[in-house]
Parts: sequence; structure tokens; C-alpha cells
Amino acid sequence: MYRRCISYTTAALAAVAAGCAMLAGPPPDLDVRLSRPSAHLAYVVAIRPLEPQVAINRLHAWEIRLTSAAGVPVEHARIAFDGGMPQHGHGFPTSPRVTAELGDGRYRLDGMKFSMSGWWQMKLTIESAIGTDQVTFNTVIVTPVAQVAVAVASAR
Ligand SMILES: [Cu+2]
Repeated sequence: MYRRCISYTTAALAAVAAGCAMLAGPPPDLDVRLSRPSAHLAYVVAIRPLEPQVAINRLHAWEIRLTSAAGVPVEHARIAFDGGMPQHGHGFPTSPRVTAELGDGRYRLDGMKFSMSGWWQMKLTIESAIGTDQVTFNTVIVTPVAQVAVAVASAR
């Protein structure tokens, strides 16, 4: 891929440089916090995998913890999942979805699977009596085992 990039003409260099940069890895300043306010500050959302280490290509579940901006657990929310790899232009290989409400503002997200290493985005659209808002989490999956446990620890 890099070899092919080098052979392009000067006119194409800018576009090619952008493409090649994608192969270099996630942005250095990527925010990988797994606890954060939603886009319009309606909620504070925290997510964590329900296993200590996330292996590539293995189905697993995450827990979503949802509170209001004031920190009150939000019950009976509808949460839709979307996401993928922004540098590759593809989504998840599965269709993760919330399958259970666990009480105290916690929800179980099943069907998670990372099909390769790199930068993944997990996007939640949340609807409840409070309103509709979205939140996007970034995580970087490292071969052969995801190093998300550290980010989870710092989010708690
Ligand atoms: Cu990919």
C-alpha cells in the first residue's frame, strides 16, 4: 500500500497522503474515555466490556451505565447501537443491540464483536423521558488482545 502511494503523481499527493495516514493508526489525540457526557449533555454514559479482555472475533457483551446530567440513573431508555471503523469505512461485523435492562440505569449490550485491530467507534442513540441524545465512544483494539481494561479502570 505504501509502495503504491509513493508512485502517485504530485497532483494526487495530498489525497494519497490522507489515505496513507489512515494506515498509520488512530489519531494520536484520540479520546478513548469510556465514560462521557452525551453530545447535547442530556446524559452521562459509561460503557465497559463484560469480560476483562476483549479478543478479536469473539462475540461478547458490554454494559452501558446511563445517568442524567445530574447523575440520576435513567430507567426504561431505548438505546440503539451503531459504529465501526472510521478509518476503514466499515461497520461492525455483527448487529450489537441492547437485550436487557439490568436496573439502576444499567443495560446489557449483546452481540459485540471486533473483527480487526485498530480504531473503533461505538455510537449510542439514547431515548428516554429526558429526551434523545447521542454519544460516541472510541476504543483502540490491539492485536491480539484489546487493552480496554485500562481505559475501563480509569473510567470508574
Ligand atoms: Cu477495519
